[in-house]
Amino acid sequence: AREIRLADYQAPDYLIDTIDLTFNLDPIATRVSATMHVRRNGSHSRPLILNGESLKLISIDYDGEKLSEHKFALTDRLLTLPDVREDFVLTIVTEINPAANTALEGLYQSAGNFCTQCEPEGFRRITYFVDRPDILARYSVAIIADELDYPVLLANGNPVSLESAGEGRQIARWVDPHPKPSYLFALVAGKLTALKDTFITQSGRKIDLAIYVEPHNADRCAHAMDSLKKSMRWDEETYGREYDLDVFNIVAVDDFNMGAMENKGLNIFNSRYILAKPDTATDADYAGIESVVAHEYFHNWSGNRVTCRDWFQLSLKEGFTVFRDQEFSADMGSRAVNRIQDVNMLRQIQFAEDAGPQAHPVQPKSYREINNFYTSTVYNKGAEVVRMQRNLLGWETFRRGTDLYFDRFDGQAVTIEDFLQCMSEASGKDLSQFRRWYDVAGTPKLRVSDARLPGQYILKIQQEISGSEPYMMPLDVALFTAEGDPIALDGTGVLVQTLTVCEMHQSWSFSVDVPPNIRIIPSLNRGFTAPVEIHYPYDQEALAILSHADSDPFNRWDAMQKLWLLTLLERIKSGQNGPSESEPPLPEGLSHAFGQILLESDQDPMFVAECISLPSEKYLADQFDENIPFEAIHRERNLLRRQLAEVWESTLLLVYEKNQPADHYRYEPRAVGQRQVRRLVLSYLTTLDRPAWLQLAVTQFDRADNMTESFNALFALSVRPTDVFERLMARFEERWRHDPLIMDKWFALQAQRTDGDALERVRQLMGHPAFSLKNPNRVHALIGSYARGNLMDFHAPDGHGYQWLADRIIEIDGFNPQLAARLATAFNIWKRLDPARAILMKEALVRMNERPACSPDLSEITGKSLG
Ligand code: HT7
Ligand code: ZN
Repeated sequence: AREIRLADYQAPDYLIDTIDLTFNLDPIATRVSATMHVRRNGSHSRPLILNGESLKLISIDYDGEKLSEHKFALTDRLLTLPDVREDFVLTIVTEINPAANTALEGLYQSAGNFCTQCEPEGFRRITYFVDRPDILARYSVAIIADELDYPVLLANGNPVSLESAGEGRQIARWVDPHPKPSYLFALVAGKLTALKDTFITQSGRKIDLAIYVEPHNADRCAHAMDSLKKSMRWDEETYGREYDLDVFNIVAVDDFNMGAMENKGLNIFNSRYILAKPDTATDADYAGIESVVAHEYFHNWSGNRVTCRDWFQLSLKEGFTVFRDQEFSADMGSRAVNRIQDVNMLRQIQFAEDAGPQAHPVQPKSYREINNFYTSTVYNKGAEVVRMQRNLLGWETFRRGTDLYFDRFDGQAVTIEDFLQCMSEASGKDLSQFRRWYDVAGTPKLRVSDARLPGQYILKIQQEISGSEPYMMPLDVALFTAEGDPIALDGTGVLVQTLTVCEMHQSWSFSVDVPPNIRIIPSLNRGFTAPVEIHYPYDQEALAILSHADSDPFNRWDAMQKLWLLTLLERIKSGQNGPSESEPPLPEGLSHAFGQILLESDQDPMFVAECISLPSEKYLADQFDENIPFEAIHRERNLLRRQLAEVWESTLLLVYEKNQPADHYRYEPRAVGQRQVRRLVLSYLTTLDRPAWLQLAVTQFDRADNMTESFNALFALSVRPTDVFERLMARFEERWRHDPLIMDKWFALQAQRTDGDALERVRQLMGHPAFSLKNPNRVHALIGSYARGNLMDFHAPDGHGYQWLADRIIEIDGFNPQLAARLATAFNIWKRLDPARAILMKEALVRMNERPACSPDLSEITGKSLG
């Protein structure tokens, strides 16, 4: 595929003001008639070029007359009308085959129902159109379908009518008054039931809300509905944004490439982000639903009312909306724990992406396949970049900036530059240096050192970045004594300062009233105000103090993480060539910090759970630029866990017992924290060779009335191969085998087990009745969990994991290129492997890349990976 470049952006040659669509639905031959008012944009004589893919053209009418074949040119991707008037009406009839649409873009079928996915370029698989986000049109839609098979007919906007169309068919009409880009178009038709509710907006309008699901899932929508109403209220209270249609509909479908889609007034969701009740969904599922429902709802303003000029502006809507949904979740639960989880994710996924072959700026400068740019960089780093603006400006000024942005650009397709301009106007600040965050790939590093002078503490910061232009960022800092007391800065009562870091080398001097013999420990980048790596020579003692005494919970957690890393990396490095003869002693500082934190489980169990979570194997692997020692990472991580469990066994048991949640399941922060700390504690205890702790897990499984507690028991037992684990897995399967969404948890656990048989098991499970290669959730659960969550087996020295994954990706690429491309990012790591593994992984990459039939999606990923 040709490279598309931001620098080549040109305003559209033609604008489309209205489009009336009529769908005559049929699984294999759906007729789509599209009538558009087209108008030339500016003065030129260029042709009208419409996008279209996998369409059968039936007819074209031009101002009411059939257009003869010599008046247009048709290729497999474009329809060109060389000679058109200043403005005119075009009616195009196409035929499409939704049942054959396995790529899940455009109009397709899921569980026999019809649904659409148009972002980013799916609308061109429905009809010929100028399929780019800066074409904003008013849509009206008529859907004609068999009334028994498809009783529910939905589209964007407000409903107008539902009538009989004769011969057992019905016709539904919908009108969306808000001009929108084609990527926000949506249609759903099927046998669905709805959970209905209402919402009264701040100005007193009544909105009808509905969540449509397959009838057997009717009792699993309450949490999503609750999340929707909370989101609607939050956006009014926090950003002053009110909903703008009479109805808001959500539909859950099983076959979906991503999490969900913010189509105007008709959000379509992957069912995993809607369906939940206590016995089928875990706390993590509940949290995911709350945040994705909010995310899609918030797009109604950040994305829909104000949209993107082109796909290079993707982070304008995604980064901003992730920031909004993260702040919403923080307000609904524990702000500190949410921040810890968001940063943990950013470090594990986005930092790795930014350091690998797919690295790109938050605003990419070119792409071949835009689907490959729905990345953690665009979403999560993009959110951090918006958060930094909030931190630099302060909330009130930032809010004035967002008001200006929404007011000024309502109904328009705009750029990241426009957003920054609003922030700049609202604050009077020059943000031109800040723009670098959008333009340059890679995680900046700050090298921090300090010095003491009488009554002074000096902090020096050096930006270690590629290129010579420094970044601008807010950096919150505080100082603590070795006793853990906060130090007042500059003779005031102020304990925390936000530094604006904006030069390559910068230093700050604080006057402090601390005797020279008392050590000062800096707490840097508190709350992770800047998405950077900080290099400061912390030792065990300093980290142990911060992990206990820092007043910023994020930095307490971070100090714990750094403590784990210090010990683990040292052990991994010295154990790279095999385990040492005798076990290394458990470092006193680490053990003490662990024990101290355990004692806090009464106050904030969720925070304790985060603090006692070891860094993942993946994160440990990311610390190595070459020759990643997978075996040593796995072994040393498990050993440290067992050593801690041995020392703190009785305290762990106490924490487990004290955090028994109330008798019935409720999704509320304290109970979630209690279940989470029990999960962690149980997985420490089960590393010990004691039947009593295995029994503890079995009892938890047996007594649980909710999925969180029963699955956590399974998870804890999965650490070691035992008969009892096998028995419980069999019981779980027996109970849930008819519910694929729940079986995903079981598939993932099966794929992640490190008993030496993982690949063989995964191979066999592909034949399980609940598995389907066509369903992205199943593929991520089984194949994705194997490739990303079982580093030991996937990276087996004989390369069996690489060969097998490449074969599956090739197979999947034949029917769902987006899915294949996502899976292929598991190969990004190859240059950091030891030479023997690197050769094997490279061979697998070359094999995928060199197939003539390789999709543009996949070949962009494999091509960049091979570099
Ligand atoms: N804006 C939505 C993106 C999306 C998507 C992109 C590519 C292929 C399929 C997709 N489904 C949804 C999701 C969001 O960020 O809200
Ligand atoms: Zn989004």
